Amino acid sequence: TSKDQALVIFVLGGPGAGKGTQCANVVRDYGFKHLSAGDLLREEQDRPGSEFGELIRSYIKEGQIVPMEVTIQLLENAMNAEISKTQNRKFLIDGFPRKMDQALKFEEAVVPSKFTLFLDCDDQTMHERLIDRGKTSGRADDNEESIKKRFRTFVEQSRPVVEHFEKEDRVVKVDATTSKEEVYKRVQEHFEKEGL
Ligand code: UP5
Ligand code: MG
Repeated sequence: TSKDQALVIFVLGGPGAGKGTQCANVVRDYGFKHLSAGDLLREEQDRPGSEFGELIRSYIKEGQIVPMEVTIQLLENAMNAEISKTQNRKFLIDGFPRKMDQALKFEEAVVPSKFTLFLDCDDQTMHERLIDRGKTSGRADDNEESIKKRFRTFVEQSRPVVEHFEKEDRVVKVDATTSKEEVYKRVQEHFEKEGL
């Protein structure tokens, strides 16, 4: 299929590391399509008639990872829709894969990623950002209890994915603790180096 020729970059990092923020910058400057797995799941959750609505709602609130069949299908649909609408085949996949089974399955069944951009941030900084955003985000998981669970899931299930790609030398790591502008400067350096 035409997805075979897609250029995919995974954007990973803990909850609140700044994945969405930096993806918006890259979209503006490099012509990628931004696909946030979390956003796609929240959309599906709210789609009238979705058979997965309740399942997604409870997984997100508990900071658990939705079964990969659901997420991969949503990503594939979104990629196909973008390709047929615009012919654009450059994708930033934000917040996915966050578990080993998803990583292996996606790269085997859809397309291997070019590299993973890992936004490296300490817990305290991420925690402050999420609590702050929670004042206005309306997100069901921006509260003390859900944040704790998201952090635990990240350490136990998502960090191994980053380590797996690191062993294969396919990770670009950026310090995500500084200002949004400073982080983006580092991101840009890597995109330029990769010839994007
Ligand atoms: N901010 C950002 N960068 C900053 C900086 N450098 N300095 C100061 N402030 C900065 O940023 C978070 C906040 O910090 C914002 O207010 C921002 O202005 C500020 P944002 O860019 O939104 O960070 P991001 O990393 O995108 O945080 P997000 O909360 O979206 O990360 P999560 O990984 O927790 O959320 P996601 O939406 O990816 O997933 C949510 C849930 O969906 C998961 O917990 C899981 O239950 C489910 N999910 C799956 O099951 N499977 C998947 O594949 C994906 C998600
Ligand atoms: Mg996000």
